[in-house]
Amino acid sequence: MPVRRYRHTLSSRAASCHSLLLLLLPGCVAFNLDVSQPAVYSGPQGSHFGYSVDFYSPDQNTVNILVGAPKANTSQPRIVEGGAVYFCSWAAGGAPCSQIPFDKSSNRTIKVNGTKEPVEFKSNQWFGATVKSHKGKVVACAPLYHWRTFKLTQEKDPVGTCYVAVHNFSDYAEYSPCRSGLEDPEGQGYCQAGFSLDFTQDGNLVLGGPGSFYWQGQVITAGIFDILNGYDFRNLQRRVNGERQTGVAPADYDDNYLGYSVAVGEFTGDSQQELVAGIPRGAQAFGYVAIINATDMTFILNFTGEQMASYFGYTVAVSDINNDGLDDVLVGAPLFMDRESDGKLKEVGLVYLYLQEEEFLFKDAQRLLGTEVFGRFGSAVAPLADLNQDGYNDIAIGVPFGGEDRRGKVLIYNGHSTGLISKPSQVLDGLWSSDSMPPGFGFTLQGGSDIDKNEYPDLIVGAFGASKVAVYRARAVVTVDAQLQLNPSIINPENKSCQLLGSETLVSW
Ligand SMILES: [Ca+2]
Ligand SMILES: [Ca+2]
Ligand SMILES: [Ca+2]
Ligand SMILES: [Ca+2]
Repeated sequence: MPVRRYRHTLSSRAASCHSLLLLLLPGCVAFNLDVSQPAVYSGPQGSHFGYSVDFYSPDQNTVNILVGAPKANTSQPRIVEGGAVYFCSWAAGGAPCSQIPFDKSSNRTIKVNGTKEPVEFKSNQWFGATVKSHKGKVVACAPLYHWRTFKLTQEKDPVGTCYVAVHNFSDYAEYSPCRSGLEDPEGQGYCQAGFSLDFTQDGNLVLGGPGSFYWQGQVITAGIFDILNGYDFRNLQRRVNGERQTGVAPADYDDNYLGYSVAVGEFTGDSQQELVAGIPRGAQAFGYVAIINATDMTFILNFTGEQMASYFGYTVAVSDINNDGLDDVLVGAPLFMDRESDGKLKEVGLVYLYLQEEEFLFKDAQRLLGTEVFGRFGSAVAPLADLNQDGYNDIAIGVPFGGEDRRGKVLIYNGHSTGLISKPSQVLDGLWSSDSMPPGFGFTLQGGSDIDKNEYPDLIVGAFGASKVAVYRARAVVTVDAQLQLNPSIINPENKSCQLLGSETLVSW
């Protein structure tokens, strides 16, 4: 917000005198997120509204907001807390949000031995745990969606499912790639497809299913139009044309959680983007992040964590931080423990930045260490585009359980030619107090879109524990040194040429 410093205080005594001259000297000009007036959106209490967030920009002139509320109730018959995604139009003062009707139906049924049984279980499926948009396309997923399988014995496998919407929410299709013939934990039965989600720049969907193959996990990619083309809701097991999946690995990759997080970037110097996937329990629980060739789904490069159980790869993000035209990789390890001077380990979290020096060659990581014990620094890492318009992209890092009274906070870091400036340029403090549960302010972040069309990119902060979302807008911040100069500079007490307001008394100034 604008800061004004006055070297002198004006006295109202001399208000009618024109001999005072206020000079505004140019101060330092910067761009920043306006913390004084965030736009606040609210969902139903306890719905976890804000667990996922994204911008939605169906055309060049409009930007709106999508908010996942995975414990919301819907109008789906007989479904309890199926979860929902809300559409919120942009308004500086916040606005009401409405549920997007991705799926209006109850559980589908099959006949087993002459009786109708549900073939799927949508209650408590966490629809809206993830949501992403790419231009006019929107995908949202329910990683805890269960299905019965076609076996005679009834099972409930958490395969996960996703819904796609296009044409301004007029066309929908379901996409559940793990509802396949590969059942049970050894197959894709525990896949939890859609646990993580992203789009390539071509608009292809990338999703993580960390539970497939005894929790080895997998990454799956498919084209939105291939999902829509020939879609039939009665066809429960469908292989989409052009779909690609990472496969099963040897048993020592069990419990690795590949696909816990996903992102995309360009690392080979061509125009075919690669996939980036977090594997937080891989490498003997040190965690690693893999760059995956999107054509043949082979792993082509790994970054490995440095501490067991730090959850390296809990989140991944891609941005060109040092403005050399090459994508860089950011990895969050929110459970990283730092050894303090007293020798004790304290869980503070860590974010790593890997600068791509040249195609496919990365520098050693720059490390940004959290400061608050159990704050979960690095739970969310969001590219912000160039917030302060200095030519370098900036990022936001969530500390959802840090801050005063565990209200959560978000730290803004600015990029420069050699990486990130290690001191945050701004801190957003949580807006809501801890009630029955912590608000989780900063658990989800999304930046990089200009919602109010003032040419500066803005930031959405989710606080699912409070079922609220705040949108912070970037704007120019001008620090002004205001200097009061008296004219004439030497006051002659005999020269009473100024009149006091509301009186006829003449004074010298
Ligand atoms: Ca490439
Ligand atoms: Ca770069
Ligand atoms: Ca910048
Ligand atoms: Ca803006």
